[in-house]
Amino acid sequence: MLRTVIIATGNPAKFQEIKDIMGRYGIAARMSDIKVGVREGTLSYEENARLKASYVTARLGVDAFGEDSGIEVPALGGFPGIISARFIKGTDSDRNSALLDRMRHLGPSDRRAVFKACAVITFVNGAFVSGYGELSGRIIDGPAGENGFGYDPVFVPDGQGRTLAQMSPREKNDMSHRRRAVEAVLEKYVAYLKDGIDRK
Ligand code: ITT
Repeated sequence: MLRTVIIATGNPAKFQEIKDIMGRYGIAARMSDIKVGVREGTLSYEENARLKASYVTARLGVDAFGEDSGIEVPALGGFPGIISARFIKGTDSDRNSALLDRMRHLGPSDRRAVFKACAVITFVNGAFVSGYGELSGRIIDGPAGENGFGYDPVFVPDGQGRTLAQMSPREKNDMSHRRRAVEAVLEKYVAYLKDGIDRK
């Protein structure tokens, strides 16, 4: 493995996906031992991802990775978006029900949705790199599937006949917003490291 990166997340399912994706690039991922004590804002995914990563970098003095993501329904003005994890208290299943409730009156063409993710790696010297990814699809009428987490049971990606929760972790990681964001940030991370090595 080229390097170990500390992942600033409190979500074990998200961590596992990031670890699997990073493994494909020869980078080892380790979940942060400290609780990421940041208050997420409502401005941008990148800002929140950077807050999470820089918290760990500041506390532990290491490069750290943070990711912020959400699902947006254009027919609901982009809701729940950046507040996807917390627009109501409760479980993932409670939030799925609440989202389906708000979409009950919408016709098929208004059920479009997009998962978005921004990944950031912060460096001890204050620099950072970021990458962005999205996955388009639609919200179905009721949950299906047991895999994944969050909104996976109600989301069918474009060109697919199954929800993300009905897919294997590998199938999801082949197409997900997270995969794209992690790939994009790692490309910049590896270039940044190489640049540092070249200059030595
Ligand atoms: P952190 O500790 O990393 O912040 P979190 O679960 O709170 O973990 P976010 O703040 O980034 O993560 O919130 C992301 C929200 O979007 C959360 O409700 C997820 O369930 C949902 N979400 C993001 N990516 C998803 C995916 O791949 N599948 C299903 N739901 C997803």
